[in-house]
Amino acid sequence: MSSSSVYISLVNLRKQNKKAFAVLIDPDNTDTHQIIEIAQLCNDAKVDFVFVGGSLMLSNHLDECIKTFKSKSTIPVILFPGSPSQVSKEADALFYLSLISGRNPELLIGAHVVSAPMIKASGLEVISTGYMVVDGGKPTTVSYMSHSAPIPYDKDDIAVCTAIAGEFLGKNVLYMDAGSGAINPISEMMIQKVSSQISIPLIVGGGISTPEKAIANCKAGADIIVVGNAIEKDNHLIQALAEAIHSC
Ligand code: 1GP
Repeated sequence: MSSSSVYISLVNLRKQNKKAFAVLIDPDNTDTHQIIEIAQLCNDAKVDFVFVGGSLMLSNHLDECIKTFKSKSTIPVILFPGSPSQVSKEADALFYLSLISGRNPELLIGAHVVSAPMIKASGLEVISTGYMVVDGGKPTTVSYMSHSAPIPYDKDDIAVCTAIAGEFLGKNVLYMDAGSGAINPISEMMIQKVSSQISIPLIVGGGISTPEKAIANCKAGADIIVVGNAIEKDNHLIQALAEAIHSC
């Protein structure tokens, strides 16, 4: 089990019933100038975490993107990799994602075996993460690339059983994701049912675009709310989302 600082801060959130806000930066969609602007907005809004990653990562500036952000902010940066190549020792930690909602062995263990030596050599804090993709109303890159169907939007029981299994398998955290730009973010009912059955931190993202939805998700039991797409469209949402989440 991970015992380093970022993981401990995630566990403490749940213990203390505090809610956190993570801004997702996709290096493919963000240039240096935008990263500097986002860093300033995140500092001002007291954002708790920044996640960095993308489903594809067509650009080649992951290291530079994180370095630029960290030159302007002390907010912890956690890698949220869409593929095993998305590793940068510039980050503070890495979500070591196992796609437990899928049935593709490559994304449950295969890619991990290939990337493990590189990740160990990086010295990054590794956070074992049960990654659950839930149908958000449109096909996602992760579902296409992984040849795995998402959990249907209204099948709360499947989500609960998957989450319990993830905790039993020793995952440090669970990440429920409706996919970037989801039409339907994960329902509060599903979040509530999952959260009530697990004791590890619960991260929720995908299609969240309003402070109201962020608050509803926190009240349902999410510990960390992740927003990427909506902030790419209007980065001034950072302040409103942070205030909403921190008021819960
Ligand atoms: C996607 O959970 C993240 O993997 C965030 O989703 O970009 O829709 O906010 P959005």
